[in-house]
Amino acid sequence: MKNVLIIGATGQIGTELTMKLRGMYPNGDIVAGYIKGAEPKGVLAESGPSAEVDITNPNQIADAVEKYKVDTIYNLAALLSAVAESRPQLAWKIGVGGLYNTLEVAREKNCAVFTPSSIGSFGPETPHDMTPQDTIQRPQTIYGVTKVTGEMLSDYYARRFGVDTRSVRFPGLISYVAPPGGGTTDYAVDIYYSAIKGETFKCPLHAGTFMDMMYMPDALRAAVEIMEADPSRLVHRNSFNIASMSFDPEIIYNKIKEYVPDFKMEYVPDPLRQAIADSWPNSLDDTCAREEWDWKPEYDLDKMTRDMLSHLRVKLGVAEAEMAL
Ligand code: AKB
Repeated sequence: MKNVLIIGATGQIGTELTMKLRGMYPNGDIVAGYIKGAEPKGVLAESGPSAEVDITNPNQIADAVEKYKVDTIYNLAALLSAVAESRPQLAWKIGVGGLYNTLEVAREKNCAVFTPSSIGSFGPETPHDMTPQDTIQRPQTIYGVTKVTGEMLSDYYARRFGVDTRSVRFPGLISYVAPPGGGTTDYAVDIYYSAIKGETFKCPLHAGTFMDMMYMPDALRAAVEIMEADPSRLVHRNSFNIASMSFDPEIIYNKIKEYVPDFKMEYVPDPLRQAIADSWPNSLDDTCAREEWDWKPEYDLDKMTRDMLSHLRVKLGVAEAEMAL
């Protein structure tokens, strides 16, 4: 990787991935691709090039690839699971139409492509505990349908045209930098904000709803390491199960309470998010990622919680004495 285009660079993952890649490849062009209305700001705008790249517009992708001699594309454009249910046609247009546009440019201009899949690519018939790498994928959400289609289309472009496509199935991602938006796992980010602000957290999912989650530094490392992996070791491509922790609302709440003893939570279920979460796995088996490219997470729930709380305290300007970290 030297010259990289990040499509969706101002989103939850893109904001941090762009900065990480700029730090790792100071001699390359790491291009922040954005859509109108979501232009890069601050350090993201100042630390490197950016280009308007709407994934539904193949010419904009091709122009940025040409201008910056891009060799690798990170395709991070998507509507997350809950919001996608209210706009399924747009979710397909971005998730599948946008991926097709990206793969076609990659085929013509010889780029590698990373497109994240998700725990949302699984469905109710999938084994829920320690979900295997290769298993039944019959998701019931449009988000999941676009993710399974994306996995298959990416594998097709690798097999048929030799495009170097690679991917991981992200769990819910937790970060203090850019907020997620419209996902089923967003509660696991929101709960930290409530704890720091001294608010009672209204949890949209029932106790006992387990899902895989991951701290953003591990997710970013996975996105880089899979693209740098030795291709001769890869049996799989699109897409690898990766995992670091699985918890339900009670477990994360009690963990935060260890550091914010007065923190309160109440359950205010959201039927849509609950139905989606119930159809997803409780935990993934990431043996293949560990064996094929040495994947290993660094953060567990306790380490992530301490880091999240101390960064959010600074971000939200809450005095240190008010918290027992
Ligand atoms: C969502 O909740 O939609 C995403 C995901 C697990 O892919 N965070």
